[in-house]
Amino acid sequence: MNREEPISNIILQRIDTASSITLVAHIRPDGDAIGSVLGFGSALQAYGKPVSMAFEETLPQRFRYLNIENEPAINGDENIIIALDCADQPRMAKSFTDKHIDINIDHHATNTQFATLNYVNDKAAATAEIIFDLLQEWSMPIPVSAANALLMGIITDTIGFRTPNTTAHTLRVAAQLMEKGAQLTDTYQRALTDVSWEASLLWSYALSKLQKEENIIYTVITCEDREKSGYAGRDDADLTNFLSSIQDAEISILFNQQGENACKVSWRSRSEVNVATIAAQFGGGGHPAAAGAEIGLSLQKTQQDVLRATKNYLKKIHN
Ligand SMILES: [Mn+2]
Repeated sequence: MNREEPISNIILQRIDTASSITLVAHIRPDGDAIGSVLGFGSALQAYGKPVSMAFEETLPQRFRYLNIENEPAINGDENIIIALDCADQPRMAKSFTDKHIDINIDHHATNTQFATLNYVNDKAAATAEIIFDLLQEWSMPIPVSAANALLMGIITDTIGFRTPNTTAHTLRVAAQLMEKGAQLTDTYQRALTDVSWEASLLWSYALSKLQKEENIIYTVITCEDREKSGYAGRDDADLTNFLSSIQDAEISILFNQQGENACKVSWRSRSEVNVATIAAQFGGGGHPAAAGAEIGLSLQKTQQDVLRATKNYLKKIHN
C-alpha cells in the first residue's frame, strides 16, 4: 500500500475487491443517516455491487417515500461493512457494535476513528455531502434514486440549508444533485415541513409544558404524550428544531422520555456556546450547535442534572 495514496483511493479499492457491502448507520437514524445509507446503497448497486442496507428499526414515516430496494442481509468473507454518519461504534445499530468495521465515513468532529479506513470531514454539512463528493471523485453512477436520497440527507441535516455549517460547497452539491434529477421542492416538503396529525398532537402536548429559565428554553415529551397522541415513532417528531427557532433561547433542550429510566436529551445552541461539550458530560456528543445524549435515569432526575450542568456551563462561558 502506497503511503502517499489518498484514503479515498484506498476506500475505492476496498469496495472494488469486496464481493458485497453492508451499509449501516446509527441507531434512531435521522435523515442524513437514512439518506446516506439509501443514497450510497443505490449508487453502489448501480455500480454493480450487491448491497445490504442494514436498518434494524422501521424508518420514520417521513422518509419512507424514498422506497429504495434493499436486498437481504449478506454474510460472507468478502463482505465489507461501511458505517455512515456514525460518530462512534456504540451508537451503531445493535448487531454491529462489536463487529469489525472496514470503512467509516462521517462528518462528526467527535468521530472516534473506529474502522480500518476512516474518512471523516467535520467541515461537511452532512455525511450525504461527503458521499456525493466521493461518488464524483470515483466517477460512480448517481441514479435519480441516489440523488434524491442524498439531497434528503443534506436538507435534513442543514434544516433546509439553515445551519451555520452550510457552505457554498453544500449548495453546489445540492445543485448537482438536482441536475442528476433530485426533486428539491418535493424533498423539502416530505423530509422537512410535512407534519402528520399525530405529530401535531404530540407537539401540542409537549409545547403546553414549555419552560424558560434564564436563557434556556426546554420542554418534555413523555411516554404518555406519545401514547395519547398516537405518534408511532420514538423520535421527537422534529420538535427540537422548532425549539431552536425560538428567539429568546440561547440554548434549547428537549427531554424525550423513552422509558422509566431512559431519556433522550437534545440540545440546540443559537450562540457560540458549544452544546456538544455539555452532551459529552452525559456520555453523548454531536456538533457545536446540535448535540444529544441518552441518559439512563428517570425523567425528573435527568431534567435536574441536565439543567444544572447546562446552567453551570453557561455561567462558566459568560464569566
Ligand atoms: Mn449527519
